[in-house]
Amino acid sequence: YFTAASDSRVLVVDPEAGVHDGNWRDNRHSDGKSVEFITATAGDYIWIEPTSRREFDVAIGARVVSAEGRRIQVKDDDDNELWLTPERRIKAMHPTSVQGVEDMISLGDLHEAGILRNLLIRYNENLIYTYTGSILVAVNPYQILPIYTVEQIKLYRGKKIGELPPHIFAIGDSCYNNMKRFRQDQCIVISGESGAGKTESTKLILQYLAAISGKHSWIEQQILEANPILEAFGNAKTIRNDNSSRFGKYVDIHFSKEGVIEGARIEQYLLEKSRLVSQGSDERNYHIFYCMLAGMTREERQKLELSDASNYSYLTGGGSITCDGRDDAREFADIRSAMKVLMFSDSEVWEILKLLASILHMGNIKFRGKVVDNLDATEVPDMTSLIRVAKFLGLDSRNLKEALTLKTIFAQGETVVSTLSHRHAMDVRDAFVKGIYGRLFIWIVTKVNAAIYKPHSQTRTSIGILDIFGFENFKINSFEQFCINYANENLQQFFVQHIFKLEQEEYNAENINWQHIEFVDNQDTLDMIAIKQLNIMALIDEESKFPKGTDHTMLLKLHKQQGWNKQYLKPKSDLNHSFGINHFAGVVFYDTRGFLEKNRDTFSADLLQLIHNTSNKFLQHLFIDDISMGSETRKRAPTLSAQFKKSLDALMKTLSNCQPFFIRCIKPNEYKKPMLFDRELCCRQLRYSGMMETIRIRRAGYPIRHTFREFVERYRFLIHGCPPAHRVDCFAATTKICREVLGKSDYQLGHTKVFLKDAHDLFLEQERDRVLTRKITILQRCVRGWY
Ligand code: AD9
Ligand code: MG
Repeated sequence: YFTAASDSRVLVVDPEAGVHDGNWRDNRHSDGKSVEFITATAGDYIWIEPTSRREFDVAIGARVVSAEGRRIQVKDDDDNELWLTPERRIKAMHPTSVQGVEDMISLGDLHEAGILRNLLIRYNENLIYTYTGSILVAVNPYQILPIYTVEQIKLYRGKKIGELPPHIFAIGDSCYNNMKRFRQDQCIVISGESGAGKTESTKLILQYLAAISGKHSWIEQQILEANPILEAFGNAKTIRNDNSSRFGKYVDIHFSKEGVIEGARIEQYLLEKSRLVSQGSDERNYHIFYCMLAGMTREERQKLELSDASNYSYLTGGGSITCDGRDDAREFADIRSAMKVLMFSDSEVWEILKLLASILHMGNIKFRGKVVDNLDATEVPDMTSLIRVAKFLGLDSRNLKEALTLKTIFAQGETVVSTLSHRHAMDVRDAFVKGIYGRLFIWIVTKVNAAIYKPHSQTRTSIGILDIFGFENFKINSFEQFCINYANENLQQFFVQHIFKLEQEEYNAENINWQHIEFVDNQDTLDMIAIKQLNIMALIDEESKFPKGTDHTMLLKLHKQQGWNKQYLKPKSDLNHSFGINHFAGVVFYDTRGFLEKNRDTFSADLLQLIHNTSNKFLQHLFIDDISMGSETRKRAPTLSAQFKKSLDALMKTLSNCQPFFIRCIKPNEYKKPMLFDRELCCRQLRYSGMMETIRIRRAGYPIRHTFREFVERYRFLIHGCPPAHRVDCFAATTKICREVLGKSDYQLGHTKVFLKDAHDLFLEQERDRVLTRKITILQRCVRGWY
């Protein structure tokens, strides 16, 4: 009856049934050789192993259509029709994978391919939310689904997780209930790559919390309105996301004892400043610039001497000034009204607009290189833009020009002035712009907090929501990726520890012996990056403080101090400017060029001197810390990585005092399109999300768990005379079944559940099939005939 065979596999087609029935068995033949064979009836499901060894290829599910000769015809999950020959490795699909499950922990095929397929088939039915134990996986639908209505909010109110279909509201609700019940702070960690839906998820949770806990008061509106402001100044169109957050944030919502929202606090992390002065192809600068140009009154534009966005070189670097689906003028109206709600005064708004206008004019200053006394120097041929900048920043235009084209050095009591090259002058200008905007952004967050943060009562509890950049691994990775991935290493460790703790708790509650279950965490990598002596961060910082330090000397130090480390990778060639780190989500190489500059994040002393004396009080206020520091302290001021590490440490401390929830957002395709699921892309994200760890930890112990009742219901046929579950003592019956069928192997009986290994599940299912179906008899005849 077989149609096809190879060394270890026999493909069996039952001619009477037409064709096919996809049960797969792993049998030991008498010669010890493993025999996998398959029978299939049209309509059954199998896994097809990938033929290539590409990194993100995993098995794909397929439905058997027909068979002919030595081949079977299938239709795979990507809707491709294929003919499989015996060389192809195939496996049976567990029944749970065929239909899909709401909680992937219950998948019989608890592996990458199983998870991927489960997400896919649910996604195809617009079921974008799925649990993996306590984690919520959210696949970006790229379309408005009717699942966030007031009715839905009411529906999820007060329900337990699992009672209703998976939903982000269920997470919000659990969080809220836990907080009220146990009076413990909660946090929700949302992660995923750019465009995966973190920010949208954050907003949905906030909306849910505001709806269920509030009295529709002013403070809730203020908290919700903080978002348009932060997005205007911190989000931009990128190729990955039309509304990409270029900063991380932690929003902490504070509740009274009665569970009413009292206030909130927002913490921001690491705004991307390079975007201010240059944008990648098809990308934009921060939304606010385009919004203000489109939305200001004519009079305001005239006062600020501004024209159309296409006239500003800081806005046109990416070649795109519009963003599909965004109405910049309307957004500007929303931003303004949000600013009113958050108590920005009219004069503050005007001061902000003035700074933004200065930045735009600054970008239009043209420099021309020249040579003076054999030295590179720079002139400003057209002073129009520069004069505008000076006017709005309250500076003298001649002084400003000098600060942009000359450099003053104080050495041994003397002042030496030197000329700057063309390139250098541009860098000084760009650093100025980044310095202004970076401080403005922090000022805005502080201003928002001043409105929403209320001095707290003793009995206050909170829910924090973390919307932070996921793990990144691009073709070229720089200092920013290094910081981002360091943050992700921290979050990953937090995650794994939490998951492991949950597992332990379940084992303890069931009185299961779990001592032998081990897991590997990423402590070694974290130690190497930021904890142990001579760690990478410390080395980078040391080199940043060292006046003669360059990216190259830094790299040599890293190689020397960390070259022995297993988590550290040296590139093959010495000409290569990079070093590699073995992250939990894979190896990333970092190009060190520009590292020190970015880390020092300094700012021309000449410009600071100007700001010291400016008549623009708002500008001066932004730089107050820098001015009060004095030049010597400034040199010792914390670098960017040191600041980032400090705020991250504080975040981790906050998180560790909370009961955490995790949301993993997945971006289904690179085209921002609905109903398109790119398996390879999703597979990569699953790995980077660290979600496979949950599964690894679970598999290291006893991945399969049944309540005694479920177990008896399903497997009572395996022993003689076992009545249905409702008529027996289920614990006794489970014990009997296990003893007779599984013998002395490593399973455990807890208080309410039986804990099994994967192999037990397979064996039990096989036995169940054997008892329950006749097909298997035909099958065994086939196999015997063949050998
Ligand atoms: V980034 O790292 O900030 O670049 P995010 O924040 O992960 O990224 P974002 O939440 O901005 O992504 O989502 C990107 C886009 O996907 C949104 O602008 C929406 O158009 C779309 N999206 C995301 N989630 C949903 C959703 N639940 N329903 C509908 C969604 N559309
Ligand atoms: Mg975002």
